[in-house]
Formats: sequence, C-alpha cells, structure tokens
Amino acid sequence: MKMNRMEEIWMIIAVGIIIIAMGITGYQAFALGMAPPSHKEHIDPQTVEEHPEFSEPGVYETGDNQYEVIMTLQAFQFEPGEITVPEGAEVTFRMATKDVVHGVNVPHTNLNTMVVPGYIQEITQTFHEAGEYIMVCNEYCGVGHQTMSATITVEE
Ligand SMILES: [Cu+2]
Repeated sequence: MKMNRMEEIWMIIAVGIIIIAMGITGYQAFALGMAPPSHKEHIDPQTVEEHPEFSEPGVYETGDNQYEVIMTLQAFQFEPGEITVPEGAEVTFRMATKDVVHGVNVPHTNLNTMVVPGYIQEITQTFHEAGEYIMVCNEYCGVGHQTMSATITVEE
C-alpha cells in the first residue's frame, strides 16, 4: 500500500497519542490505585424507615464543630426540611432515597450530588459563611419536583 508521507506522519502521531493515553490511564489505575468508588453502602429503598441509621432523620453533633445530617429523600421532600448549623461547621450529609433518583444541590457551594435508590450517599460540606441556603432537588423526580427543597440556616 502506497501512503502519502504526511498521512504516515499523522498516523504515527495518532497511534502515539492513543498509546500515551492508555499508558497514563494504566499507570493511574495500577501504580496510583485510582479507580471508581468501590466502597458503596447499600440500603433497601423500601425499608429506609426501618434502617437503624435512617429511622430518625435529623441533625446530629458528632464532634467539635462537626455535624452529621441523616437525611431521607422522597417525592417531593427532604427530611429534615430545616437544618441549622453554626458558621464554619463541617457537615456530613448521609442520605438515602425511599423512591426514585433525587438530586441534592445547594447553590453557591460545592454540594451537588445524586441520591440513587439502593445506595447511601455521603457528602461533606463546610459552611464558612453565615446565612440561609436553599437545598434543591436537581434531578427530575415527578410532577412536584419543583417544590422539593429544604433550607440550611448557618448561624453566626
Ligand atoms: Cu426530587
């Protein structure tokens, strides 16, 4: 097969890029041990209320300015719907949904995640500024989706 010189050069470059990319991915996976999350906590979405951890949703102080919010989600509410924590608090949200996939987003923070039936979702956020934050569901979950929200009050 007769090939144009430029074609040959670009083919070598393209194959080279693929080999480099595979090399980087392989190095990250095997040498650095990077992988998708593997420690997943399971929960039966139909018996969330009977689960020892999720039977009493609420805000719990777990340490020095550390809080844990045990939260259940269902169409179309977050429970607890009102969360109050002091300024600078490190808040770990542990969440489980009782029905469909819901989203959890607090605008102007990095708190943004999905809560998928069957899994416990955990996300930690430190609230540095006092004020009132709104938590919204950003994963369409049904006809009342737009009313699904909670408030987080960060006190000075
Ligand atoms: Cu929702």
